[in-house]
Amino acid sequence: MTELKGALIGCGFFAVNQMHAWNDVKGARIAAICDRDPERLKIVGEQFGITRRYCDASQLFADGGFDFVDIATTVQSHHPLVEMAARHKVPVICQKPFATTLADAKAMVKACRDAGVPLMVHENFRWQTPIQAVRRALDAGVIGEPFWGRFSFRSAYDVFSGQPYLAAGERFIIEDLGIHTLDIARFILGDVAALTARTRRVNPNIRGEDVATILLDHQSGATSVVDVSYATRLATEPFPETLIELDGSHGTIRLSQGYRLEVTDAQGTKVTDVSPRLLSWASRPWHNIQESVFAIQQHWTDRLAAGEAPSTSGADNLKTFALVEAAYDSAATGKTIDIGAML
Ligand code: NAD
Ligand code: 89V
Repeated sequence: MTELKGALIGCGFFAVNQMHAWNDVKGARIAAICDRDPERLKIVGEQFGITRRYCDASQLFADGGFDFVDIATTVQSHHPLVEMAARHKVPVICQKPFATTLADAKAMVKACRDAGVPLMVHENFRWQTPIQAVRRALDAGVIGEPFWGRFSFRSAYDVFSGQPYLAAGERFIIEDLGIHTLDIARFILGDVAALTARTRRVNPNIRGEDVATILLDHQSGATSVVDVSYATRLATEPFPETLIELDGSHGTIRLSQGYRLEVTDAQGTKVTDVSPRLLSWASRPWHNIQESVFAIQQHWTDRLAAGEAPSTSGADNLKTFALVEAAYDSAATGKTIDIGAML
């Protein structure tokens, strides 16, 4: 099998995980990197032995010689870089949050569709081992039809030291973290018809909201709550675990802290350890996220080689991104938002 060659743009905090994961992925490797900051370009280039280095993305695309591009920059540059990839007919992965507005996200999806270019949003949380285990437990059918769910991420972990920009934005937890939790809710209980949200800021040292409580009416008729907080100090810090509760017509599923999965039906309760693997380059507590980065990049490589759309395609991600926009709108107006009308 021929190996796909990729180019990575944005050599910052999170891209280091993506570079490690590309080393592990079968069927692809990174041939060139780009960052407008020469210091970051040098650090990542030397760490991963990449000699083709660019400070300017347009020069990278002009030189070409790669089969896909992996955009790992922060959100402000996503729109111009995705459109640049589409113009050069290069398949593209783009980090979350995909865009700053739903209109921008739709424009990027259209640009790639019109150019006939595959587009995947790097929405990796649904690829975490514990989340995949919940999906499989639900698919096994023992709990019957799910009618209620809770997707919860509550923590006091200091995310600001690694990602200082998170403290500065007008929007914080829904755009950065809740976006993953909302995507998990869609992945487990299906698409959403309506959404109601409440937010607040507890930490006085940041600009955006750090607590959000979101009620989802799924198209299936199920109801779920997505609750996220970076202002919640607990006896054992759970970062970065998403906890899940699902009630079904014949039983329940609980994913609780410590990666413990409980499936209960009329016959009793089965408990499984669904801990992620600690990859050779990973470190706790990030290993859960790091393993999902490898999983999504392997998925992209396999799908691109097969000519098939990835699970978190741009078109799929519009349905998650709409929930982010709707949550801010609902929190500001106090209204319930019709999701179908936004798409
Ligand atoms: P960062 O600021 O540390 O790194 C971004 C890098 O991109 C910087 O080095 C910057 O110089 C470079 N850059 C920006 N615009 C550029 C351009 N036009 N051309 C070339 N280089 C450019 O940010 P980060 O914390 O690494 O976050 C990057 C993205 O990853 C964000 O969108 C963030 O939300 C996302 N992220 C995702 C996860 C996840 O689990 N999926 C986790 C953390 C961060
Ligand atoms: O996954 C993310 O997008 C990260 C973090 C877990 C820190 O919120 O920004």
